[in-house]
Amino acid sequence: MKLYTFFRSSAAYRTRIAVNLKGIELQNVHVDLRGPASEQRKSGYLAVNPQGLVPALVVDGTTLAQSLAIIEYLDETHPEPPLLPRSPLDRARVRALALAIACDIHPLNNLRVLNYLRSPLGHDEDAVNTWYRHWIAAGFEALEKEVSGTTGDGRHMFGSSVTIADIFIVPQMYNARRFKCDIAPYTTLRGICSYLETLPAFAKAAPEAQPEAS
Ligand SMILES: N[C@@H](CCC(=O)N[C@@H](CS)C(=O)NCC(=O)O)C(=O)O
Repeated sequence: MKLYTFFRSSAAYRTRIAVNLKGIELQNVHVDLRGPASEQRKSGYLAVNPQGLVPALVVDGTTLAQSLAIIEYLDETHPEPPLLPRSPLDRARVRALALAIACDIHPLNNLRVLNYLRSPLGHDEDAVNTWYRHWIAAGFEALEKEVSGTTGDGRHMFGSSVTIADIFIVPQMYNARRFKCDIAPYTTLRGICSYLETLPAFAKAAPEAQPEAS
């Protein structure tokens, strides 16, 4: 399998965590999202993933896009350790936590959205950062409330073992810190991330741990 990844991409970071948790060996292919390279928009990468986003996982010549689909595929093909609880109700609750990040926070703050605010819309860096921080605050405020009722031990988003929800919160918290968002109010989320970041599968997936980070 080949994983198309970029060290700073939080969606790729999610996928790297899942790959590490499962102990899967694969080939990483670096896609440089930074301008002027913007390799995600070039024909070579668009031939792999027409969505022009990372990550993409190529399995026997078939491309899987979308980190949640990739992670669920890996979970189904490598069942240990399971990344979703057993009961349908709990599985839906964990997916809802992950999707609150994947659908309601991350897309608003993605690179192409921030770039569009800059040009052609003409917003300066202060306005772009205000936008970014607003959507983090809106999303984290809701998650903080929700997770205080779903965490089992203050170390996991749901229950007391690693699930997909944990895989999604850590990269989003990383980005919140990177964009200097005020994360002080989210004590439960911060406690969960501080613990998870110490786990080898999470630490090895961190942006600064990637060989191309420099
Ligand atoms: N919903 C997608 C999001 C993928 C995504 O937006 N990836 C970002 C990096 S985190 C990207 O490739 N951005 C390139 C761009 O905005 O041009 C997923 O979960 O895989």
